Amino acid sequence: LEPPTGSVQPVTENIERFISSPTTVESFKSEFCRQLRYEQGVDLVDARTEDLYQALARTVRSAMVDGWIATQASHRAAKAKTVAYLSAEFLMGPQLENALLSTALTEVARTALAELELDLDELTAYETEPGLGNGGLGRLAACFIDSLAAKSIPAIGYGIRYEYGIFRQTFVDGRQVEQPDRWLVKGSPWELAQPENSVTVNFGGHTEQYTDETGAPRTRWVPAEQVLAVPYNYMVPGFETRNVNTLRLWSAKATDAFDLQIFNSGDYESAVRRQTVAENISKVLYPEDSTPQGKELRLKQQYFFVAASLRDYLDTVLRDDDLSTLPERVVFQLNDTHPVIGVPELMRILLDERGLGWDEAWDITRRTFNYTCHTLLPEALEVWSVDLLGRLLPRHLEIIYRINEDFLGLVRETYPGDELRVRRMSIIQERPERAVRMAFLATVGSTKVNGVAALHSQLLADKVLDDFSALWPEKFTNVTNGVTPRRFMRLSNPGLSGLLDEAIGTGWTNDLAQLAKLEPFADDASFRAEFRAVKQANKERFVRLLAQRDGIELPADALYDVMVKRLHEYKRQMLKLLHVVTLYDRVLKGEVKASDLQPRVVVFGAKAAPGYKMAKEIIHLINRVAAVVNNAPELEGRLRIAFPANYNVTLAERLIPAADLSEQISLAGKEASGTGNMKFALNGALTIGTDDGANVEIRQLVGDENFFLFGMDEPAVQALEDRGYNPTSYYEVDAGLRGAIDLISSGLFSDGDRTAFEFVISDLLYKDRFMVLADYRSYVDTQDRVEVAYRDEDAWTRSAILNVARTGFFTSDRSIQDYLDRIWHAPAKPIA
Ligand code: F58
Repeated sequence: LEPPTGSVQPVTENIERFISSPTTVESFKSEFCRQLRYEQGVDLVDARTEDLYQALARTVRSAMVDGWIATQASHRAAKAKTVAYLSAEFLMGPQLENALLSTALTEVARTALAELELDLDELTAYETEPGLGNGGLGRLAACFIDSLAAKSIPAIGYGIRYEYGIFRQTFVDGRQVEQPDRWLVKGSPWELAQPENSVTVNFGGHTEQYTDETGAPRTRWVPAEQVLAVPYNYMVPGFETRNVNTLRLWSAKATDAFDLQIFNSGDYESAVRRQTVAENISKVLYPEDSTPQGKELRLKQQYFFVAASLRDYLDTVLRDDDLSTLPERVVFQLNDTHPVIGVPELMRILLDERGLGWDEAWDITRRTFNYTCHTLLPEALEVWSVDLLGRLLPRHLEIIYRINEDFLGLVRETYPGDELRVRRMSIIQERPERAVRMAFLATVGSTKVNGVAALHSQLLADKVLDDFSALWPEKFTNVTNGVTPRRFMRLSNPGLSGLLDEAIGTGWTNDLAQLAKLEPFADDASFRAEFRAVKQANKERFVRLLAQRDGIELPADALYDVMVKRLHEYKRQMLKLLHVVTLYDRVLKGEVKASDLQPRVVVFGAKAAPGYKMAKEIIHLINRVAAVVNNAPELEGRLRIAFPANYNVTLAERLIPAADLSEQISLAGKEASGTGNMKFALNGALTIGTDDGANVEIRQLVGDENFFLFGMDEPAVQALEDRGYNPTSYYEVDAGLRGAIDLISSGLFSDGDRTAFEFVISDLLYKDRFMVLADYRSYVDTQDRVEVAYRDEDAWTRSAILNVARTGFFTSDRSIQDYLDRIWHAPAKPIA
C-alpha cells in the first residue's frame, strides 16, 4: 500500500463530492429522515418524541462536524497556542438551541420540521440537560468555552464525563430528597466516543531509584493499579465563526489487562468488583458545596481527568515536539484547585519520562499553569491528607515535598529568621493533620493567580493568600467573571433580543459593549412600553412553564422577586425568608392592609448538598412557610412563594428573563463573584444586593440610583467580627425581626410544633456566622423602598433598561479577552 502523500486538500475535496452537511431545508429534512430511519431505526409515523429528538440532535450535530474537523486540522498545522481549560465541572445546559444558533440553522430546522408536521419548540423542550456541575463554577466553565469558541481561540475543555450529574432534587413533605440524574440512559446525541484514543491512568504502588544509561540517578513510579480513560468529545461551536472547538470529557473503564488477569484466575465475582471499582471513578459528580471530607474517590477523580488530559495533549497535539517549548504551545488553566494535581503530574512526566533536570522541568511547569480561585471561605480551600495522597500517588507526593522544600528555601532567603511565616506558607500543613494545601500548591506552581471579581481578587491578595501576594505581587491579578449573551440573552430572552435588534442592531450578541447604545432609549416612552410588554410576556411564559412543570399556579401580574443559587448559609436565603415572614407578620398584626401590599411573587430555586444539614433544614422551612403564606386568606393572594424543585440551567433560562428583582444578598466578603447577578441585570432586573463579589462592579456600572444597596460592607463585617458579634442583641431591639422569628417559633408553619425549626432559629439567635440578623433591618427597609419604587412603572422601567444598557461588561467574551491579555496570550485563529 502506498503511504498517503500530498496535502489534506485533495482528500477533503474528494470527500465533499460525496457528502455535505445539512444547510438547506431540503438537505436538513433528508438528513433528519436518514437519522430517524438508519440510526434510530424507526419510521416517521412510529417515531416517539425521543426518536425525533435524537434524530434532530444528530442532524444538527452533523452540521457542526466540518467546522470541527477543519478547526482541529488548522490549529494542528499552525501549531497554535492552545488554551486547555481544566475543570472538574462543565454545567453545559441544553445543547440543541445553542447548536442551532451557532450553525445559523434555527429557521432551516423549524421549516424542515414543519414540512414534516413536526414542531421545533416541542422537540427543544423535550431535551434533558447534562448536569455535570454544581453551580457557578461549573456554569462559568461552560460560558468560557462558549466565548473561547466565539472568539476563535484555539481551546479545549477537559473534564469528567460523570455517569450521574448533579442529583435531581425533589421535595417530599417539603424536604429535599435526591434522585439520581441518569442523564445517559437514553444516550447523549451530542457526544462522540473515541475509545481508540483512550489513555491509561495509574494509581498506587511505590517509587524506585535507579541509574540510567548515562549513570544519572533517576526515579520511577511503579504503580499498582491502572484505569483506562476513554475520551468523549463534544463539539463547542462558536457564534458567527466557522470554528468549532472541543470539550473532551473522560470516562473511566477497567483496563483489559487487569480484567483478564482476575478473570483468568476464575474469580469472576472479584473481576466484576474490580471493574466496578475502576469505573466508579467517573460514576458521580460530587455534590459537595460545604466542606471537603476525606474522599478518596474525589482525589482519584481529580488525578484521573488531569493525568488523562495532560497525556492527551502531550501525545496527540504536541506529539514529538520539544517539550521545552510547551509554554508557547499550551496554557493549562486550573479552574479552582480540583485539577492542581496536574502540577506535580507534569513535573513527573518531564522528570521521569522525558529525563529533564529539576530546574528546567520546574521552569516549564510553572510557566504552563495558571490558577483561578473561586472562594473566600477558608473551609472551602481543599487540602488532601499526606497519608491519602501518598497512598494513591506516591511519586506525586515526593515531587510536592521537593517543590515545597525549594519554595520554603526561597521564603527563608527572602525573610531570614521568620519561621512563623515559613510555617504559614508551607504547602504542607501540620495540623490538624499533615496535609497538602492545594491552593498553595496551585499558587506556587502557576504564573498567574486570579480571583473572579475585583473585590474577590483584592481580598485574595490581602487576606487569603496575603503572604504569597507579598512575596510575588505581580503574580496576582483579577478577571471579573462573565456570562455568555448567546445563551442568557439571545436564546433565553427572544423578546428582549428582538427589541434590542430593532433598537441598536444585531451586533450586540458578540460585542456586548454595544448595549451602551440602548442608553438613550431609557427616556423613550414608547420604547419603555415595549420593554415592559416583553417583561410581562416573559412572566406569562414562565407562569405557563411552572404550571406545566410543577403544577404551581402563579399570577403573572406581580413583582417577580427571585433568589436562585445553591443553598448556602453565606448566601443567606434565610434573610430573604425573614423578609417574607415579616411582610406576612405585618398583615397579621394589622400594621399593613393586604390590599396595600404590592403583589409579589417570591421565587426560590436552590439545591442543598446532600450532607449539609442546615441547608436542608432551610429548604424545609422555606417550603413550610410557602405552604402557609400561599394559602393565607389574610394576604388575599398578594404574596406568593414559589419554590420549584430542581433548579437547573433549563429553568434559569426561563426564569431569569421574567424577573423584576434579583436577590444578591450574601454577607459582604463571602461571595467570590456571583454570575446569576450578571444574568439578571442583563435581562432587565434590578438588583437588591450587598457590597459583595461582582455586585460591587454591577452597582458601579449601573449607578446607585439603579441598584438597591443594603447591609454592611466587608470592612464593617470585619469590624463587627473583631468587636464580637452578638446576634441576640438585634433580636432584642428590633420588633420587626422579633416578630418574624417569633412567628416561625410559634409553630404557625409547623402545625403547632414549636420545636420544628429550632435547629435553624437557635443557630440564628446564638451563632449566626453570616450575620443575617445584623443586616436584617437594612434589608427590610430597602425592600420597602423597592416596593415604592416598583409602583412607579416608568421610573422602574427606565432603571431596568439602564441595567441592560450598562452591564455589557459582564459578557464572558470580555472575561476571556481579559484572560488572553493578562494571562494566556494566545492569539485567535479563525479558520477560513
Ligand atoms: C462559585 N463557586 C462562587 N463552587 O461561589 C461564585 O461566587 C462564583 O461566581 C462562581 O464560583 C464562579 O466563579 C462554586 O460554584 C463550587 O460549586 C464548588 C464545586 C466543587 C465542590 C466545592 C464547591
